[in-house]
Formats: sequence, C-alpha cells, structure tokens
Amino acid sequence: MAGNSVRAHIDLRDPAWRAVAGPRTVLLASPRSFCAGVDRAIDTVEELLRRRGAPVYVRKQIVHNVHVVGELESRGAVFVDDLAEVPAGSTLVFSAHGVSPAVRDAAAERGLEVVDATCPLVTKVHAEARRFAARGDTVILIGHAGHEEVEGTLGEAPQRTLLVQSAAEVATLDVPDPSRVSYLTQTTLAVDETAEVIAALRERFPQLRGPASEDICYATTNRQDALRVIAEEADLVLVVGSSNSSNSVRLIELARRCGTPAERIDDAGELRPQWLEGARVVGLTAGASAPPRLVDAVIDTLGALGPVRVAQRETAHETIRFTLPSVTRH
Ligand code: 10E
Ligand code: SF4
Repeated sequence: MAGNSVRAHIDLRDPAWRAVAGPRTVLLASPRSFCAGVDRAIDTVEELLRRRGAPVYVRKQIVHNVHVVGELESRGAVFVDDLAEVPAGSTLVFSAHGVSPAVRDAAAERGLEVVDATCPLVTKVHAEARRFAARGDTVILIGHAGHEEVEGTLGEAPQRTLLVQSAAEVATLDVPDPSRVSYLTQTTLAVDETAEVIAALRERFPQLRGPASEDICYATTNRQDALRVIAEEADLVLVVGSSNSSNSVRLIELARRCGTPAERIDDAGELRPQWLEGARVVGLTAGASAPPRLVDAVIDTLGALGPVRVAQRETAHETIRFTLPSVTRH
C-alpha cells in the first residue's frame, strides 16, 4: 500500500528537541507490521476498487489503523458502522475481524453482495465456537468486551457463550454443567496473560477442553516474541499502531511488563521529545495492522536528531499468505 509516510518535522531550534539530539541505535523487531490476514483484507478492498471502481462499502474499519482506513477512503472506500447506510444491491466487504451470523443474515436481507475479508484464522475460531456449542458445552470466550472480533465470535452461539476478560473473572462465571466447558480466545491477546486465564479456568473446571491449536494467531505470537527481545535491550520501545488495535496495545503492555518504558504512536508525528531523554537505544515495532512505511518514517525522523544505527532482531521468519476471496480473483 503506497501513501504518505507521515515523517515528522523536527525543528532543532526547539530546545526540547535540541536536548535529545545525538546518535542513537534503533532496534527493529522482526516480525513486525502487516500480517497475512491484514494483507489479504487490504488487498481485497484495493482489488474491488480496481475492478469495480468507487464506492466500495466496508463494514467497520477494514483493519484497526487510521492510516490504512484514511488511504482507502481517499480512494473511494466507504466505511460504515451500520448496514442501513449501504444502498440495497451494493457490494459490502466484511472487515478482517469477522462478523456474527446475525450480521450475515442482515446483509442477505438487504440484498447485499458480501465479500468476506475475515481473516481465515478468525474464521477458524468461529468454526470452533459452533462445534463446541453443538456438542453441548458452555463456551468460555477469553477476550475483550466490545471488540469487533469478540462480538463476531460471541454471535456464533450467543446462548451458550460467556465472555471472560481476566483470570480474576473466572471465579464469577455461572456455568450450568462444570463438566462440559470449552474455551476459545480472541486471536490478538497477550500470550502470557491468556495462559493465566486458561490456568484459572482449568483449576475451576478440570475437564476443560480447548481448541486443537492455539487461537492466538501466529502473527500475534511472533510480534510478542520479537518485542520481548528488543524490550530487553532498549531504553524505550515505540510501537506503531492505532489506539483501537488490540494486538498493538498488547505490545505496549508487554514491553512495560518487561520493565521498559513504551509508547504507542499512530505515526512519527506523534513522537515526543520527553520520551527520548536518555534513550540511546530505541526499540521499534509495529502492530499487525500498521503499514511498514510508517516504521521507516519513524527511523527517518529519529535521523533528524543525529546519526541512527539500525539493527534488526529477527525471532521468526513469516512466509504465510492467504488467498484473496474468489470474487477478486476471477
Ligand atoms: O484490534 P485487532 O488487533 O484485533 O485488529 P487490527 O486490525 O489492529 O489487526 C489485525 C487483526 C485482526 C483482524 C484480528 N485478528
Ligand atoms: Fe489474522 Fe492473526 Fe492477522 Fe488477525 S492478527 S488478521 S488472526 S493473521
């Protein structure tokens, strides 16, 4: 995805910036930035714009990033919160976070042609929710209330699913049959915190069953592993990502749990001189929905303060790609 790199203007005549001028090392976490599900979702909207022209309607933000959304908007994507805003007969893209069956039904009722950009790894969690509920279990979904992915997953079996947000909440769960309980998780949670919640669930429900493979996805896990490595070496960690991006916010929290000061920025324009006081080694990463060019712009901007040595810490190599929805391929 092209677009403005949002390089911040740093004026060294400003004493606050002058005070933090000097050489720095930037430790780049790898993997960082776009995951396969985000690439697929953005490519889907871009391909529809190319093939069909504007407008292309998208339910909610295609991914949780202000720059991605702003750029697609400037090219003719129209993001809506409510299906009633979409003219009958139009094409509607479902965002990468997925939707509940009720939303699918509402789209069908309005006669909309749906192009589903839900990440296949979110779809996998939906399938598990249906399977666990169908075998008669109470499904405990570990996740954050109000998040679009959670609302979609909860909607698969709303009568049988309970949301739990922390280990402390496990004690408050009211379950009809404690011997028939399964858990699922949101895909973008902190791996360490989620393990605590699962341990609390297992303690309370010894017959607890879970998914065959982790619901926290490969991209979330890899970005957290890479973050831990740079947080150990850095004086400050910067995470590029938007405030409503769950996986980006988890990276900030994890850096802080590692004992390293950390700040989230939407772009280089949000850098603040006070964060850089005494920060000679800056760890830099980006959430799965943040474009790589925004990371480059942060490095450029730090370069305005003095020479920057960039070193990468790679903890995994990602090659996974997802096929685009068929309507954008034929
Ligand atoms: O808020 P999230 O981290 O869930 O979403 P995001 O759009 O920032 O990143 C992509 C992650 C998705 C689509 C959820 N699996
Ligand atoms: Fe898919 Fe994981 Fe990316 Fe979410 S964070 S879109 S589940 S790959």
